[in-house]
Amino acid sequence: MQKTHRAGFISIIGKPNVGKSTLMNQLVGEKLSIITSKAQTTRHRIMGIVNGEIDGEDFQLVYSDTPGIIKPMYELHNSMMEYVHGSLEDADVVLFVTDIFEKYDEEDVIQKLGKSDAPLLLIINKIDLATEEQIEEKINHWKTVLNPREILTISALKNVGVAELLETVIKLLPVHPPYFPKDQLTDKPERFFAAEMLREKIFTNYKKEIPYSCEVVVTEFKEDDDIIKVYAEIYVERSSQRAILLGHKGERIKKVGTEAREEMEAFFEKKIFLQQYIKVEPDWRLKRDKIKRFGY
Ligand code: GDP
Ligand code: K
Ligand code: MG
Repeated sequence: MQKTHRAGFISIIGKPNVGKSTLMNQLVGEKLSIITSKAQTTRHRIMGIVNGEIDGEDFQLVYSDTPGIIKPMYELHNSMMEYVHGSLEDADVVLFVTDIFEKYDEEDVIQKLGKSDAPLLLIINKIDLATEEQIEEKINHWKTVLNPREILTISALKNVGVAELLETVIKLLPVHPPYFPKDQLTDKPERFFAAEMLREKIFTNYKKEIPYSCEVVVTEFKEDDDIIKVYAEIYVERSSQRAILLGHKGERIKKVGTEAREEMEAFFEKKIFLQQYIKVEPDWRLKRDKIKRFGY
């Protein structure tokens, strides 16, 4: 007898910093999506693909991790919101991630979610930081504001409740053949991950506006037998930002490069040669054509 196969698209949405990327990485088992403590680290939609078997059935889950829901301020934000809307449209299951202490007053977002055709699972994350009473209170709160299919409490960071979440998601998937080859992990090319790893290190090494003013483009990704050569351009908006990025005698950018290289070596399991170039592109965030060139 032919085994049943379930497949579907799962959108992970929610405000910045609630733990969407942490959850997706836990679900996928690879560090696909960069995670930092700063808001708006995730600018693109990133797909993660998981294949497996449960109760004698095969499944393929295609997750998209989306940028946090925010009100558009720059052109860049508009593009980010399009990703969020797009991912709601294709979803078979929507995971709306909230964190335990979050105050949620965006009526428009709640209404939009209420109208989603796909089953909605409300995830309360970061329960490792809360008491039983606080968790109970939050569950009751969400029951009154939004009526999701289910409310699940998890700690994405500590991997608590993630297995139960996975089971719930699989049960909601339609019977469908796989959408992607079974050995494919993601829809993004390798150079995309190289760029994301470098961008993560810029986020963790600089304060204030620097991370938001930077964009990373990997212009070459050349894989040989024993080494991968990665050439990356880092765009900033002003020459003063270039100077901050470089630091005294270029020491700061060198540290960034070293950390990014180590991360890439762990991910690609190969020695990495990384060359970084810093370029000034005035107000790139305001210019739609520039943003398009960066792949948004
Ligand atoms: P995103 O913006 O929604 O994608 O959030 P991230 O996944 O980038 O996580 C934002 C911050 O929250 C990071 O510092 C994570 O380590 C942290 N975080 C995520 N999940 C948990 C959790 O379950 N518990 C705690 N304590 N921190 C978490
Ligand atoms: K974040
Ligand atoms: Mg994220």
